[in-house]
Amino acid sequence: PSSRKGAGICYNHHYSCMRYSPLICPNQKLVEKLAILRRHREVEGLDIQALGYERAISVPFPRVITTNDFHEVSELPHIGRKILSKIQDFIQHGDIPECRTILNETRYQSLVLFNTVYGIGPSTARALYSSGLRTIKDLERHYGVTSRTNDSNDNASLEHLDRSTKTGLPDLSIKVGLELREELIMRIPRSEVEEIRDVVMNELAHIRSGCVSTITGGYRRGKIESNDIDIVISHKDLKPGDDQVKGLCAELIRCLYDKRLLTHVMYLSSFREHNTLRTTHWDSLQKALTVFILPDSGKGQKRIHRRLDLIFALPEVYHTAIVGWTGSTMFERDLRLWAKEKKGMKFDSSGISRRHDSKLYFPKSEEEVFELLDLEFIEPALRNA
Ligand code: DGT
Ligand code: MG
Repeated sequence: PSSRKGAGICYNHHYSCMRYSPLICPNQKLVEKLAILRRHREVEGLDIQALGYERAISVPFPRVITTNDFHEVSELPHIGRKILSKIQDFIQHGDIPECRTILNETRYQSLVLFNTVYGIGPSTARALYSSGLRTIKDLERHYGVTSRTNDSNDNASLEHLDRSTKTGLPDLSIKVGLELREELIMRIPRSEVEEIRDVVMNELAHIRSGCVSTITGGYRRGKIESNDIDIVISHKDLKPGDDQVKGLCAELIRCLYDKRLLTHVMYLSSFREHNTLRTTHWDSLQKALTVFILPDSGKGQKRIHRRLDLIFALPEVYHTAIVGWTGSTMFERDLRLWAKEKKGMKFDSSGISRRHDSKLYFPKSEEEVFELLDLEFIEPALRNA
């Protein structure tokens, strides 16, 4: 990696990995309105426009924007004429008229609602809408699901896991997404994230001692409540090239399942499969997307199903994986772009390499990951781009 010329944190830098992005910004209300426009473009499959809004939203402004700031705002990166006019609307009227129109559209309401079902993305949602479906009840009829009631036990979901482990295929059909929807849409408080990590790591310690873990995702960036739990796991004293981590993921999953802590595995990548997805290097991560439920506490507290992602990293890419899974999505996108466009490097959560000769780098800390990419270190709490 070359010299640090041109590096330096700046609120109006083109790349979000060179800006400080706190969880809450001075223009939060404006951001929330622009997020409706972004979401609208996203559910309608207008990906380029959605990304345009996402980029604009990610650019911080150090104070509440007023009319006097228009010139300065117009010179910010990623703020084009169209978005500037929406900002103008907001400053003048305290609202963006298009947002009100969108929120009143039945189509928008249904598409957003359908996307709350795990397994239904924007294009499936549009197809379902086109076939005349509008509500969750409509979806339940369509997929043959009866609502999960509070006193229903877990037999139904365990059946699904049985099927998936027998076939070895990932299995969380939309049907299960619908059955669990009301639980999976509930946000997870930090204390429960930590409790789940402790239970998982405790089970893993019985399988192999010396494993290490970091809770990543929104939790690590300081979010009070998360939509899911992301944990990156490795082993503290395995040497590069040692592939003992490789068996751990499947073993842990089996063990958690047998104890009825894990009820569904939607996706389980293999190290090999991951390698084929990448053009050059990596056979270094294994990912399990699952549904987890804590055991009854015995205090009458109702436990609910939570989305849990487990990422097993070979020791040499542990810190790279932590950076890659801490997010935000925009921060990650810009890390990859910065590495590629400015540094001739390739970065993703499974490895860092130099593009021209595919030389691999194995940073020994998170700080070293930033250093390798010629970036100033940014605390996770300021990666909320
Ligand atoms: P939330 O919604 O409260 O869970 O918020 P986040 O920020 O934790 O969002 P999440 O869990 O979707 O993703 C966490 C970060 O991990 C995200 O910024 C990028 C990364 N990430 C998510 N999914 C993947 C994936 O499939 N592959 C890789 N390499 N990274 C991913
Ligand atoms: Mg997450």
